[in-house]
Amino acid sequence: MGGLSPIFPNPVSPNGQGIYTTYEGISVVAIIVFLGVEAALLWVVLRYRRTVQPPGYVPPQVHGHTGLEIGWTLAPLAIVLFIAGYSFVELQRDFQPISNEQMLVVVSGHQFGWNYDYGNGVIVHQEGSLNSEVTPFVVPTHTLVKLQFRGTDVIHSWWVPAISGKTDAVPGYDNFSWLKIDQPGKWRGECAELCGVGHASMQIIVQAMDQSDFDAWMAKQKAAPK
Ligand SMILES: [Cu+2]
Repeated sequence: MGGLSPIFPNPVSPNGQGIYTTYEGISVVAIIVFLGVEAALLWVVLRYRRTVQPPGYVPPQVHGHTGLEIGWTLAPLAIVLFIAGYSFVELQRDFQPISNEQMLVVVSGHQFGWNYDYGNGVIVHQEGSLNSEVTPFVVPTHTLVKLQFRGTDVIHSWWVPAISGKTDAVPGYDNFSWLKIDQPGKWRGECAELCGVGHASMQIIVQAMDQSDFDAWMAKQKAAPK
């Protein structure tokens, strides 16, 4: 399956990789800031603790420092704006409707499962289940697949962490994402929007197959009684 990674599954699609890298880029800076703040706090607490000061000691009473006030307002603002811009660029890359796709699949969420319409009469019904693995959504490897999301009843959210970010499947409104997987395998996901009592059963399994295996699979789907 997706592999046991301590944080997130190893990304297998470029957009999953982009999200992973964005997450790491922000987290590493956040961890450095956190450690710096904690270290400074610890230093102040130990260095200026009451027991090492003379009795009745009152620290210097400083009121306002315009430079500092402006500095510590602007610095966090700059950091937050940078994170917003950085994430926004990544989101644009992952969720804009692409036009150079090699394949289009319409993914629609319902209570409680997913349908994958390949546009050639073949529809994979991935009905939700709590007990067993659901029917996989099969894609060919090395193929840029455009995903068009819809909801048929309430809002669902398609999320396979190794492949892409959460994409809402909304009634009456189409959302887009895409995937491109270069290795055969299976990856798991879940509906990520609470959508009713069967929400937990809405597993997602994406299976990538090499083109020849995919063609054989597709031929079998076409031949299957509807
Ligand atoms: Cu759902």
